[in-house]
Amino acid sequence: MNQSQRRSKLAHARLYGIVDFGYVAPSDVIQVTQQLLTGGADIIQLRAKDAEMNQIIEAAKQILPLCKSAGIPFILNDFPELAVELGADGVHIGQDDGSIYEVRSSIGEDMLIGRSTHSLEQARQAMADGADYIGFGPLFPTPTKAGRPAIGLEDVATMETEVGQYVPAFCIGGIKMENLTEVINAGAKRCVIVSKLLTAADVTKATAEAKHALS
Ligand code: TZP
Ligand code: MG
Repeated sequence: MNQSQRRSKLAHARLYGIVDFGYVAPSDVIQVTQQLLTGGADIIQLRAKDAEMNQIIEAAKQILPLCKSAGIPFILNDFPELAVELGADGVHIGQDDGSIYEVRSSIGEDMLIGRSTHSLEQARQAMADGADYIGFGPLFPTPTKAGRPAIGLEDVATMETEVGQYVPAFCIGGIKMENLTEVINAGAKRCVIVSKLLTAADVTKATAEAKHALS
């Protein structure tokens, strides 16, 4: 996928799925990725906090060809240099992972950079710094990022107006089918859902339902 294909996929993306090692065993990576893709996830990220580097590389090498044949961008959480080496479509970085400028300098113009933001101010800043997309949250408390305070729904509409209409913004954190309508009514256009897709009895079906609600 070249730069303009990546940007165009991102511009149309509604549902962002994450293969998170907190929920997915290394032996299930291929199956779960395929289920997320079949269900209609528009972007796939590998998030492997505290995993060994060789496990991260192995999982990324399993996910990449699946994303390639589905025409879906593959984003690696952290490790910009590794993302380049592997041929990922982009890298996702948190507030404490250095400046977007530094990451851009090291990975070049072609790859996507996503930035986690936890407030309206951080969302504005990420846009000013040249992020290709942002995550915005956690909206609700979540076991996936325990200890990170929820920011609620009150800034979602302003964030969409000021940032999201220029830089794709994915609301994240504690989102599930039961609150997705509330999140959309608050102004969200795009979402990341992690645990509620990965722990669903039928991952493909849960993904398809969330995608339908966001479409
Ligand atoms: N960043 C903010 S909240 C979050 C991340 C990675 C976790 C989202 O996971 P879940 O399980 O959908 O709440
Ligand atoms: Mg990080």
